[in-house]
Amino acid sequence: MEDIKYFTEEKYDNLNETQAALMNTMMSYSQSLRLLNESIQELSHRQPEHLQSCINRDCHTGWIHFQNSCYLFGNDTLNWYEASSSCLSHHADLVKVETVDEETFLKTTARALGTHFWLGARDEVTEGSWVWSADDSDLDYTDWYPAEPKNYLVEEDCLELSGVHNWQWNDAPCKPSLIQFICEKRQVFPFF
Ligand SMILES: [Ca+2]
Ligand SMILES: [Ca+2]
Repeated sequence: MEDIKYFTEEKYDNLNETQAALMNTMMSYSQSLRLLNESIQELSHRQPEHLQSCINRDCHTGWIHFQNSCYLFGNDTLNWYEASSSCLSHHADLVKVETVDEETFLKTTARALGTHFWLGARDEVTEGSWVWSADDSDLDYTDWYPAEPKNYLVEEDCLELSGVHNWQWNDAPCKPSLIQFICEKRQVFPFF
């Protein structure tokens, strides 16, 4: 009889210990759930940055992310047509510059990597009528160096970002000029 009483008390103690351990585990889960909810709240407030960091990972190696595009600053020196083909082979276009923010980003990056870079516009079809090759649209935003474009001496039908023009735009001969270039690949938002 004494044995049975001892056995029962021991089992009861074990049960109490198990119950206490379960309570601890529940409290731990409850704490984790609270922290998880706080993280979700914080992420929902920081959604733009969160999205940007996701998009950033989508640029291929060697390409630089800015706003909604990936950019490649080509190291090869090519004429405008070869540069355009090189971008197309990467499923991109020579860069179309649309805003002062984009231009500032391009200048800042180009300055560290070279002196002359092809951009994606020409006035080859009609002199003075500049068109972006990416979508055949006219130029809205422009950043011409003073007195440019001037089609000086020879036909200057292609657009360059030029370190010797204060990192502004110059019209240059499309073919004899062998310079670096900037490709732009617009990103597709995965979440919209
Ligand atoms: Ca652009
Ligand atoms: Ca010029």
